[in-house]
Amino acid sequence: MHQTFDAALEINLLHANQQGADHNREHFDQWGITCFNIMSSPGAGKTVLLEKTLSHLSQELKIAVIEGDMTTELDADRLRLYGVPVIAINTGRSCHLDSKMVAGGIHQLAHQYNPSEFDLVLVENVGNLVCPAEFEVGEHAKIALLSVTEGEDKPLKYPIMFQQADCLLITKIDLAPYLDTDIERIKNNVRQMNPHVTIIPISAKTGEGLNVWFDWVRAQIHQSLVISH
Ligand SMILES: Nc1nc2c(ncn2[C@@H]2O[C@H](COP(=O)(O)OP(=O)(O)O)[C@@H](O)[C@H]2O)c(=O)[nH]1
Ligand SMILES: [Mg+2]
Ligand SMILES: [Zn+2]
Ligand SMILES: [Zn+2]
Repeated sequence: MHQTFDAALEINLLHANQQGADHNREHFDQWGITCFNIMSSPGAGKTVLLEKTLSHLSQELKIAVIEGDMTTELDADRLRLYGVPVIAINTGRSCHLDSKMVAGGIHQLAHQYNPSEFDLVLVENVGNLVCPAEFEVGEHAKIALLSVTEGEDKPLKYPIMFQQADCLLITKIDLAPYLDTDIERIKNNVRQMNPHVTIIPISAKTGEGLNVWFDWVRAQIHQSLVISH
């Protein structure tokens, strides 16, 4: 969250955002859609993860993507190659997606398609390790990515993201042998502040861990259908 000159202003802002998130969540639940909010610093591997997820799961599940980027549609164009609806949202100067922007995306999805046909909406947030974690968008689960190149101290330095995450993907583990990063220390640092988080180390390059991620996705969809019906 950016420093505000008025604490009341900050509370109002987050309150308004939460109302929008509740609105989005009602849509998702009414349509039987599970929504993930995918967050990390720039370059941790969100878009590559989405590419692998779409290529592996889009036959089995009906997936749509909401792609948040400050200015370009570069990531959205990469994901459109997988033949799924990709709604691009340019946030302009904002460093995170908020619930209103995502509402624009899901209303657009509902306008162009029958939303009840979808199982999963993947939201790729703006690359930023701080602000996205504070703005709920109506998701069922928050997915944080931390690449081994970022160092094992980052969960301690940017705690909110790691406290909020339901699932942490430790990415680019194929690079770990070339670095001093200790994956066990990352896990310990995160578990200290968030004992219930699911932690899955993956490499999109070698494919290691991706099946564990796909199984987690399937289990979440199953669980949110059971809860909403
Ligand atoms: N070695 C390696 N590179 C990866 C992996 N995942 C992503 N990358 C690279 O990291 C860079 C950023 O990936 P991208 O998905 O665009 O990150 P985003 O900014 O979080 O969406 C790209 O050059 C990817 O090829 C991985 O598992 N291993
Ligand atoms: Mg990206
Ligand atoms: Zn609505
Ligand atoms: Zn910010």
